[in-house]
Order: sequence, then C-alpha cells, then structure tokens
Amino acid sequence: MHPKTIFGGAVAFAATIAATMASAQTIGFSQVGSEGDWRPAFSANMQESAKEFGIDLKFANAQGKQEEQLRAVRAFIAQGVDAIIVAPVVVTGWDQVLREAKEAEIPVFLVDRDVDVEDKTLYVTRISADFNLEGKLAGAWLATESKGTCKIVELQGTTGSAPAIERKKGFEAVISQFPAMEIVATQSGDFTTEGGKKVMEAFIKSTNNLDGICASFAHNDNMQLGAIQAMKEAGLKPGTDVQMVSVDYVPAIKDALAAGEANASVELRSAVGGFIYPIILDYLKSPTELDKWIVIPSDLHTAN
Ligand code: GZL
Repeated sequence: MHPKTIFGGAVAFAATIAATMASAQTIGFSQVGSEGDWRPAFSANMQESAKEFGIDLKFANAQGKQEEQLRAVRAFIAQGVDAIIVAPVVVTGWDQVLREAKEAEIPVFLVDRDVDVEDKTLYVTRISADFNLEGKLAGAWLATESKGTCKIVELQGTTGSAPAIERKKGFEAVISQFPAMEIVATQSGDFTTEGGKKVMEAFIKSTNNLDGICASFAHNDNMQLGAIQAMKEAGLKPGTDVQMVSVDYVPAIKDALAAGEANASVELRSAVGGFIYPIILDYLKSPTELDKWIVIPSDLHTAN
C-alpha cells in the first residue's frame, strides 16, 4: 500500500478519535463517601458506566464530609467541567455552592440523595429513589407481619440526610395508623455496620435484652447487619425473636434473609449509571426543562 495512503488513513483515524474525544463530556461527580456496601457498588457502576458513555468522569470521594463535597464542586467549577453530579451527604448547606455553579453556567444534577434549597433552579433535576416510599413499604410489611401490634427499635441513617429523614417519615406515616405499633427506641448508626452494632448493643441494654421488642427497622442493611451481630452475641435470634426489616437489599442481607436472620429488605438500585447518564447527556446536547425529580423504583423483598 502506497505510504501516502497509509499516512492518509492514519490521519483520518486520528481525526475520528479527536472528534469522538471532542464530543466526550467531562463530568465532575461529588460522591458522599464509601460507607457500607451499597455506596461502593453505586460508585463502581457510575465509574464503569461513564466509560461506556465516553464520559471523562472526575470522581471525588468526600469520605462523608460535606466540606469535602463543597471543595470538590468548587474544583469542578474551576476546571470548567461540562456538568456536575452531586450525591449530597446532607440536605442543608448547598445554596451558595450551587449558586456558584449556576453563575459559571455549569448544570448540576443531584443523584441518590437530595438538598433542601429554596431556589430549585439551582439544579437541573434530582435522579433518586423515593425514600419516603421505602419507609412506607417497610412499615406496611411490618404492620402486616405483626398484625398491627409491634414495639419497634429504629436504627436511623446519617443525621440530616434525605434517606434518613424520609425513610423515618414514611415508616411512621404507616405505623401511626396502628395504635399498638410504636417506635420505643431510635438512634443513628450513620449507615454503617459498626454504627448499627453499637446502637443495637445500647438497645439490648436499655430494653432488658429486647424484652417485648417485636421488630428492628434499620434505614439501611449495613446497620441491620451490625444489629444482627449484636443480637447473636447477646444470645438472641434475629429474624425469629425479632422481625428484621431494612433497606438497600445488598448481597450480605440476601444471605441473612436466606439464613432466616433477616426478614425483609427494600431494594435500592445501585446499577443506575445507565439510567442517569443518558438524562445528563441528552440535556447537554439540548437543554430542556426537566421534572425536578426523576424517581428510581424501590421494591420490597422477603426471604421466600
Ligand atoms: C440512599 C443512600 C443511602 C443507602 C445507604 O439513597 O444514600 O446511603 O441506603 C447509604 O446504604 O449509606
């Protein structure tokens, strides 16, 4: 083949690559952290999916600290990324940094959690599950299971986070319809296994070995897995003596369900990059008004 032809072919190939790269969007993602089992799975899927969509993803893990998230978002603004994704650790404290992104004309997309801001034009949309519904599903399952009579201990998620606030509200909206259903102890385990174990150890002490307690409602599976450890160490039988309902449906809770140590878990989908990125890429291609909340479904699962 004539050298000129080879050279020509190489140039054409490089141009194609360049064009593809030029259309590649650079997106900053400020992630809460890597607590528990669900979040690492979500992060891995977001990073893997970004490659499939040809997105240059700048991933920032805040290790659960809001100040780190704010720092990351400001760095993305300074870099001039095409879009910013935020999974906000707590609902408050976002107005100023979102205003800075808006002034820089960089669209912000909320995923997984939520913010509490007056001006909802500060973000394009929120793509996440309905935490209030997840709480309702857990409450409805327990009301049926206990025939409307149950003293409950509650392990709350990270204080001030949207899932902790809304899962509690949804759960209480259902059990409040049953006079004999009551949360008798509640404390935050911060969505971690260690946190859940510590909280359940405290509940075991304060209720004389969970005497009269019918159920444990944990805002995520990792805290419930810690609670299961604590209960077994105290000689109790989680899943038999006490009904165990939580949220996320991570692999380890599936094992606990199969072993009869957990009874129900509401699934929080983690493989959602393939759903999130097309929404963002379509918006970047031609910005249009989107619903302020695009809901990802949640389904309740039991052992059988
Ligand atoms: C909810 C998500 C929660 C999970 C926990 O969307 O933010 O955070 O339920 C995680 O496992 O810590």
